[in-house]
Amino acid sequence: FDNEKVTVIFVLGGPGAGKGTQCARLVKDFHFCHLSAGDLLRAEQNREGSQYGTLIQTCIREGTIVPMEVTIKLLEHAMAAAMREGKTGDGWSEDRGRFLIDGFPRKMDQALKFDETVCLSTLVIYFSTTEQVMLDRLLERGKTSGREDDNVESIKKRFRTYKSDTMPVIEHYASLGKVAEVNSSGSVDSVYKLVGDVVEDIFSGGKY
Ligand code: UP5
Ligand code: MG
Repeated sequence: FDNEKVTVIFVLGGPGAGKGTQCARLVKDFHFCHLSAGDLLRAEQNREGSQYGTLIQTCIREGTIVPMEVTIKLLEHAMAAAMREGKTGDGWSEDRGRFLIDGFPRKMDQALKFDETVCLSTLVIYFSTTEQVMLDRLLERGKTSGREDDNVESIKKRFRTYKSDTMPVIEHYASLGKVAEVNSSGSVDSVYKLVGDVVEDIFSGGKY
């Protein structure tokens, strides 16, 4: 994708930090196309005839990372479809696609590959909070979510992978000056105030 035509914002943060919740709010105010890598993987897992179903299911339950080829292909297809259907970017200019890519890249190899083969990201929004907050939220959600990874054993493994594989990605983008850290411990509304300002700032120059 041509960086003149698309703006990509990565949304990172630990399991249950609030990525999906805040992205849903940002979509309403800023007309992004929101793509959650986890949601795309879960949809692929359930797609009839998918050759990756079992692989994805195992990775998600074990809190490990699905091989990047699978995830990047799903993201690229979803971005292309959104561009084709004109589902993005009606907020500021007609011809720019604005994407919030949620829960990706979670590992350095994915980050480098995406930058190289898909497009460069403009910004990384990093939702930070404590493991206790994340655990409480996920266990609460687990009562009704039906997500196979919302149980204590899987959550512990997700925390481990997050620390070993995803924190280095955040540090990498921080060293490039691309990370906006947002404390996501507060209420949904108070976190949204913080993140809304960050996005407002990015767009106020008219460049993205
Ligand atoms: N909630 C949210 N904000 C709140 C607030 N401020 N106050 C109180 N409650 C709040 O929120 C989680 C829960 O908390 C919800 O019930 C919400 O109402 C409440 P949510 O917004 O869903 O948090 P989010 O950060 O999106 O949590 P999620 O569980 O989706 O994060 P993960 O990063 O663990 O999950 P994801 O779907 O991204 O990935 C799942 C798995 O897929 C990974 O473990 C991995 O195995 C695989 N994967 C890959 O292999 N590669 C990828 O690139 C991506 C995923
Ligand atoms: Mg999510």
